[in-house]
Amino acid sequence: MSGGPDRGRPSASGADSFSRMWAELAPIGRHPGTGGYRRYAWTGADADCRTWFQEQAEARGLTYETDRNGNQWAWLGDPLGSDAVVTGSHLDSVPDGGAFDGPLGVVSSFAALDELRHRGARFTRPLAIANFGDEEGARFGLACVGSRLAAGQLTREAAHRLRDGEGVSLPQAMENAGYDPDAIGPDPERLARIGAFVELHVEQGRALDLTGHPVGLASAIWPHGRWRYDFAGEGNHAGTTRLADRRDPMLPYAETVLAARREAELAGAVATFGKVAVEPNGVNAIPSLVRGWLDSRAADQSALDTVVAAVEAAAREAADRQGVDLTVVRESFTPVVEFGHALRDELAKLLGGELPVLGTGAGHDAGILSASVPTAMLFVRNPTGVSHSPAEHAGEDDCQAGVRALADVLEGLACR
Ligand code: HGY
Ligand code: MN
Ligand code: MN
Repeated sequence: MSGGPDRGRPSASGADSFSRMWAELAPIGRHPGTGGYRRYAWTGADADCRTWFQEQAEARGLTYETDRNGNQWAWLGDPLGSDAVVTGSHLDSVPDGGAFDGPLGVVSSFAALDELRHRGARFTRPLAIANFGDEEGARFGLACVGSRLAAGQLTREAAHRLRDGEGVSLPQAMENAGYDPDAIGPDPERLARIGAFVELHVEQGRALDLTGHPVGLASAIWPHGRWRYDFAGEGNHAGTTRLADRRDPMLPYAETVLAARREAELAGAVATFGKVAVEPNGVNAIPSLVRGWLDSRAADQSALDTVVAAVEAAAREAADRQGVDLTVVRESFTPVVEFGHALRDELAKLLGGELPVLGTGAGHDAGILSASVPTAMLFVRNPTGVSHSPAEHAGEDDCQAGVRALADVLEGLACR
């Protein structure tokens, strides 16, 4: 790409455009009762977020495209050029998620580009802003579907087997949303054209708040996974079935929830049963099936393995005692990610060198892509640390500091 100034449309400063975009995006997929977001993959809210992304791209004269996996890309410069600098994140949410997890990275990316144009930056590498689809896995249970498919970490066949809680398959959902599920699959050519991927994300924890810095760098992502526990018992009448005659799956499930907490504490890890489905889910019926999902994470793989094995052993012992059958299925897993020091240190230098460097237990598309592309993450301070909740929040000043930091990084990488 020539070193000439970017002849894109004149833009407001990053600060002004951030506030405007933030206000535009805020109402999409927000539940009026809880204030949380319900932007699940291939739903109407997801489509509205995608439309918003395309509008931002086209309003800036960027080349807009969706890749074979439904990820969105907004290009400044040649989309087929090499050594591109890519930034972005995701727009989907967990059930009743917060406003910042994902969208902060996407909005900040457009705002950082506006800031660079405002500065009259001269781009010498292709630049892209990306929205990776289905990062949270809220609907189909697997995290980072869009980036995993692109990176060849999820096969088309395995993706086609994914079902949501109503039994709708991922292919059906994609087709209903106007995408071709048979086109999905690895995209090595696209990833080979990327020289660096930088994801800005709200911190999901309070480490930055404790350092007093508004922005930090990621060192690593803990190994983490999701396991589905199916406790199958015998449905029966809650009022007439003697206790001695019951095969109640709720009992081993309850013991397993407590075992998860106990084993996590022992191993210095975390373990959560945050989602449960009961059949037939009647007040006056002993369940026939209790399905619970375990999310567990630890700073190292051996601690995670210890917790996961101990929880399953406790679950099997409790299920046997109650005459209940148990099936355990690992639905999602991400090994530890150590972000490469070269790009991380380059970002630190571009940002004055004094930034905190912190690990996280939260998964990200950057973690998935780090196996294929030089990748780094910027975190923006979250004063309460709360995330995956409507209460998630980052202060306006810190968000603006994130935009400036991202603009400085993109300028250093793409405007040499
Ligand atoms: O679950 C996670 O760690 C991420 O928010 N997807
Ligand atoms: Mn999340
Ligand atoms: Mn996220």
